This record gives sequence, C-alpha cells and structure tokens, in this order.
Amino acid sequence: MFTKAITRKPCKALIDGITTAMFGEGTPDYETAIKQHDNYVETLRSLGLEVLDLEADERYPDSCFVEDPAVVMAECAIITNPATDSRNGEKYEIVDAIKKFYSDDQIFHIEAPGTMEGGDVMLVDKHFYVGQSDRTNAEGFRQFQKIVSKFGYEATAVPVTEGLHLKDFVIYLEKGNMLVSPKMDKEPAFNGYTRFVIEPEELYAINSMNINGTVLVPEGFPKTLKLIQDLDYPTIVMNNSEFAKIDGSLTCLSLRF
Ligand code: CIR
Repeated sequence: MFTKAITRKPCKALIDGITTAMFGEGTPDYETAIKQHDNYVETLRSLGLEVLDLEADERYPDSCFVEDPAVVMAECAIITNPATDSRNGEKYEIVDAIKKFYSDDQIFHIEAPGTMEGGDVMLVDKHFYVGQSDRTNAEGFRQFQKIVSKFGYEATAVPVTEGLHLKDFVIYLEKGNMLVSPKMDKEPAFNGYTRFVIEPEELYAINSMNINGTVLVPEGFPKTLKLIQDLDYPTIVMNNSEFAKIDGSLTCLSLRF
C-alpha cells in the first residue's frame, strides 16, 4: 500500500525539457501542463495518498519528473545521479523533501561514475529490475544492488535499447501482470510473469500506474485501457499530453511510498 507521494509542480522552463519526441511532437503548453499536474496530484489524493507537492524549480526544466532523482522504498531512499547535465542538479533539490520522510541513516547516494534515474527502476515485490540505459549505467546498478541487498531486496539488470527508461517499456501491474513492449516480451528476466504485449501505436500506455489497486491509464489508448479493465482493475484515465511531449509518462511525475 502506498500512503505517501512526492510531486513537483511543472516550471515554465518545462518547454525546454529534454525530448526525443518518442511519444509525441510539439512543445508543452505550460498552463495545460499545470492543469494536468493538478489533476494528477488530486487523483493521488483521492486514492488516499498524502501528497507533498513541491514548488516549481525554474532552474531545472525537467524537475517535475521527480521519479528520476530518487528511488524510494519502505526501508530507505536512494538519491540517484541523473545522467544529463541539465538534470543532474535535481538530486540536490529532492533531498530536503526526502528528509521529511527518512532519517539520515536511511538515505543513500549513487555516486559518480555511477549514473541512475528512477525511471529505470521497477519494483516487483522484493525484486528490483533496473534498466541499463543511456541514463543508468552498470556502475549505478552495482551501487544500487549493494544498497538494496542490505534490506533484503534482489536486483536484476535489464538492457533498455528502445528509448529512454525501463518503465517506458515494461510496467508491473501487481497480481503477476506486466505490460510489455514487443521487445521487452522477449526479455528473459520477465519470463515468470503474465505478460501483455502492447503494440507500438499504444506504447505510451505501457506506463500505466497501479496505485493501491486502481490503475491510472493515459488517455487515448483504448486497447490498453480495455485490456486493463478486462483484467478487473478499476481504472482512471489521465490526460498527460503535455508531459508526453517531453518523454514524460505517468510514473515519472511522482515518488510513491
Ligand atoms: C528526460 O528526458 O529526462 C525528461 N524529459 C523525461 C523524464 C521522464 N522520466 C521518467 O520516465 N521517469
């Protein structure tokens, strides 16, 4: 059960966020992004989470994607080392929020030359799957594994070759079910799970998000929505269009614990 979340309001500099346009063309509209973000925060609250919604930080265009500079779990929080110059400083700005919920001896850091972003980290029960991507390297994984093993977690590295982060291509929906890209479907690490392959035109909907049994699904992907509903999950459809324009998905917008 999640009881808390941390989010950060989008800043006006959002229009300069990093993008490969893998999920859509165009520049985000700030006012619409604010509305979508407010709705996101309210939706988490409606599902029972206490949400700490941090102030916008104009120095970091991508800073609303708080999932990346930290990884949180019941026992500890790990401040990551974001790989791009424009995002690396976000790791200093998330610490104060993390300190509201974790004591100093529960906070760990990924240090250079290790890099890591939380979008590459997926937890399934007590097992972390960690994408090896342009943003998370082998040294980042090595340090992460060492930290989480102290708390009884396993960690497995998974290559990410299709785009930004692991959780753009595989997501765990609980109850043994995973949404996967056609390529991730072939990843041996996920053989033991019930996998549902999402076709390329609905790829963005892989990053749906289970919050205490209800699945938030991005708007505009009817096949994936039906699939999730047919699996008997209650769903809430979320318009995330402005974040999609800069490669942002639903999970990126919060840290949940
Ligand atoms: C970036 O490229 O870093 C941002 N524009 C998008 C980050 C998305 N984060 C995530 O999936 N966890």
